[in-house]
Amino acid sequence: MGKTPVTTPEGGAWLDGKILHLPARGRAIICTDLHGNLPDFERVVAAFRAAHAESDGDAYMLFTGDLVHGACYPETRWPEHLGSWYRDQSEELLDAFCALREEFPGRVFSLIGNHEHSHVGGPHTRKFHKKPTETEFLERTLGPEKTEAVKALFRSFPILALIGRGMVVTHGAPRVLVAGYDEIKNVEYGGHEDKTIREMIEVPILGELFWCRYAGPLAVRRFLRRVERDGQRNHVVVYGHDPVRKGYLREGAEQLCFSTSFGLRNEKKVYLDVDLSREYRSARALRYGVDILPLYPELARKRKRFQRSDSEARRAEFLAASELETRRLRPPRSAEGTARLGGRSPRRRADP
Ligand SMILES: [Mn+2]
Repeated sequence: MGKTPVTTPEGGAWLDGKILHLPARGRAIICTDLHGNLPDFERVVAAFRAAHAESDGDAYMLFTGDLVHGACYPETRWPEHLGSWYRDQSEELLDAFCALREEFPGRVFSLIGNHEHSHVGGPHTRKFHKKPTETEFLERTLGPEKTEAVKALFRSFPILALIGRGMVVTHGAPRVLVAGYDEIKNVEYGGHEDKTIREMIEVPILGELFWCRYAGPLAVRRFLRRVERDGQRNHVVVYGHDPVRKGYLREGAEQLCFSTSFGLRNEKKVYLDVDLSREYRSARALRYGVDILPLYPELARKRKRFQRSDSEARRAEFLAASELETRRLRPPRSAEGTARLGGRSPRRRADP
């Protein structure tokens, strides 16, 4: 493909090769790994519609990838570590995603996740289906014609988003050791079908952006600097891929990993509602109850104090209480860099 021309779709967002840019105005609703969960998709889309209405049409919907491939267990045999039961509706979810994009041109985007990549050049995923793989299973469900359309859709997905004032969005933990902006914008997705997952993780950019579950603060700080553009300092990167049991987890000052759907109980699921005009200078600046919102507020704890229509004072009260609790429960932070590489951190649950 080589150099991809800059395109400017409606709505102020633009693609520079494989890098999506959202302007420093309006709001962005950000959703991580759905894995075929259509009810959760509809919840987050309702949040986007509300944001769109409240901001006079200046809102964006951004999925971080892994829209597809769900578990195939019936409710009675659903493993506890997969969170609340749901039925895999990957095909319906893709249809709904495409319909939403048509309804809101230039406003709805998805990054590519490792599960989308398995259809367009990555190794097949075998998380729930060993034989056939999830990749084969979905393609059989779709049939040949729709499969080609879905592959074209996945190939069009960017791999990285630079949004607002210094926020970066990726699918997984961005353990990008060398690549900078130009290498990432020109990355090719094809040609890795025969690799094992272990080999795939070693692939620069692709493995580094959508297979990693952990990245050390130093590597992340350097990566954020290398993808800076137009003098805007990058402060924070947000991503999913690895289910966080409590809904979200900050890693140092730069990283926020959060879980909107897959692997969580409904009451713990969260999405982001980001003010794109605001410069979030640290992951701490993203607050539960303000920027990090429960997908099922009626099930979230202290729900009586949490209503979108509540006054700011009540929100602040809710926030203070939940932050205190989060702090108390948070495991001690590991030492900089290598301490947890290769080890399992406390947030690990279901495999991404
Ligand atoms: Mn993933």
